[in-house]
Amino acid sequence: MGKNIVQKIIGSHLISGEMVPGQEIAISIDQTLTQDSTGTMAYLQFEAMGIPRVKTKKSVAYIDHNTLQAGYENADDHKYIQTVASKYGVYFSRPGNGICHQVHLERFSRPGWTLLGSDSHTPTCGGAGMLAIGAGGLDVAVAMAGGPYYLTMPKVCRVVLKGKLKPWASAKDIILEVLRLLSVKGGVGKVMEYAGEGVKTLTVPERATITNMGAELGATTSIFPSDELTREYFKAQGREEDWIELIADSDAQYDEEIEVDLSQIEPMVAKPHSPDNVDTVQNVGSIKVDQVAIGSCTNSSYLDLMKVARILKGRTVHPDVSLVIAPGSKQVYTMLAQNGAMGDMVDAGARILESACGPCIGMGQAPASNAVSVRSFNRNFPGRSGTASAQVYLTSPEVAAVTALTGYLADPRDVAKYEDIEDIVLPKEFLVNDNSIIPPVEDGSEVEVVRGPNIKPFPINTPLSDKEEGVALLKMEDNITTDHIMPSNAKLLPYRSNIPHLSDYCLAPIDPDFPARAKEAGGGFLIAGHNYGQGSSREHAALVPLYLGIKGVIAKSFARIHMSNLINSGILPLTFVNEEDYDGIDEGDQLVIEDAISQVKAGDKLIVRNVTKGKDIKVMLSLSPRLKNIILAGGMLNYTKANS
Ligand code: MIC
Ligand code: SF4
Repeated sequence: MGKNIVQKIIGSHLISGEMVPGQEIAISIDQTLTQDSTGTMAYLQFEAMGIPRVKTKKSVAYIDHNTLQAGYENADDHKYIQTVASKYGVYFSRPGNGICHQVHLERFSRPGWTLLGSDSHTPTCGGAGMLAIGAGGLDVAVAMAGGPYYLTMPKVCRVVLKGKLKPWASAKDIILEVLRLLSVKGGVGKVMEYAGEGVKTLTVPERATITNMGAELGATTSIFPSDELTREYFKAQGREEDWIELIADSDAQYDEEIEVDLSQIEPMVAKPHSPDNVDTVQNVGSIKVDQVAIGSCTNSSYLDLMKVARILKGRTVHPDVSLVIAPGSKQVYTMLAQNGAMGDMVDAGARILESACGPCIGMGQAPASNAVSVRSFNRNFPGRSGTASAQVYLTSPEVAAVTALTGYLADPRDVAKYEDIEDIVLPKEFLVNDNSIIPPVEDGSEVEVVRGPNIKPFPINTPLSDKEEGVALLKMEDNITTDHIMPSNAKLLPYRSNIPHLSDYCLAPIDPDFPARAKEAGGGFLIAGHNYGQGSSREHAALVPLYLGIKGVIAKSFARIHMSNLINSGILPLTFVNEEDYDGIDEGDQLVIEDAISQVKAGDKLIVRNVTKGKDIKVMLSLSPRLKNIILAGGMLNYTKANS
């Protein structure tokens, strides 16, 4: 029987398990990436493993999330990451070199290889035929140490792209349409494998926009074939030798299939406050806009920003709109500067930001109170922009650019001329200069790792005890994001290496009193609906609850990366056997798990006693024996120590 692309890559990297959806498998990891806001933890954990040099084919540490350096904190983190990278054999991408996913796609992606990154948008490199997966920092640290990556064998969903996009419809609109069809939990447990004649109409950067935002589907990852267009991209990046062809066999089998007719796609928009709250720009209508932000790992490629520059050329940004643009990488930035496009943007009134995540993670450009912000980004979760009352809409860069000119949400078909952008194609040669990527020294033993005062030790759990008890501290709805659990903004991002400081803000967007209540109670349980922990890979969303004494989360379902982060921290991720039992727990109820150790060992069902209501609740803990042992040991680090 023929194989699909996912089976081909997993098959050639399989270390244990069988490629049967739902079963635990382990795969070898060729490359890793980290960024500064998750990287410090990942390298602290790597150091704790006592391995002298990373064992991957290539590992890269990027500085892209917090480049403002408003105080010493980030500068401390950057110095630590630079020195630790050099010591242990990791390439260091300096601040200003660009957003990790954009730079990795340009300079390091390899079709057919595996990449594990401590950032949920790692699947961006799936646009170049790589199996690129986002994970918590600890999983990435294990991969750097040469360990396999354990995951549940995903189902493979074939997304057949039919036809060709019409003028002004873009790659962003394709993934917004898929999000409209499937929702933010539609991809859980799946890899989205793109196929069909429409694939040939999309360049690698456009494919990368689609695989990037597959993260918003909750998918394990997304991938495109590696074909002649991929070869052209690699050639233009001066690394054709890294290219191989990788396509599905003609008789490949898939677990699921959906079809998207590209010729029917229109300019789309994700309305506040979720990336799947999608409608057409026409249907949403011309709402007044205060801010436009163009950039992020989803839409900051050379092609994207050339189109934006052409739309802006010779025109003026609407007086009521603040327009900011952040090119995705130094390569993009320099090319736009050299060909004059940057001048056209600035001349129209755009403010050019550094090549970094910037406003996408709330680092600057927080909108005004109640403002409407139109962004070419991938997430519009409440408060993520830095302003709780802001209304954030997600669109393509083209829609964002015309909106900046008109001052209201606009469909380019109504207000712009397609001839202005029609001739923009992938360059035959990108400008290649890797002078902001510093290779590690050959002999790391001499390098001194610099640890500033902002770098605090991370919490480690204790083994599971036989009686786990506590209060239901907070009850939450469906689709709680990691931006709720551990918010990130200009005030908090500098403290990613300082869990005690972060603990005062845990779940505060839902209930500002939660941190104080959790501290007073000495910990307890969290109750949640479906898809708990969607969004970011930040393990801080598990480490901070661990620090606050959270013993378990009882939810209707979990997002993939957050569930692994909970297990790695030794926090019980329990799901209701009967969803109606969610209604039977109130905040303040006293919960207890008697004989917790033997219950975890015995099977996949556990009883949680609601002492206050005098009722037993059946919950699931359906984990592989290895994951159960991690829970029993009180987390991955304890487990690794005990088994090494
Ligand atoms: C995000 O987009 O939410 C982030 C910030 O890139 C996170 C990583 C982090 O929280 O540091 C992600 O997507 O994993
Ligand atoms: Fe950075 Fe935003 Fe991409 Fe996250 S989603 S990596 S914050 S640009």
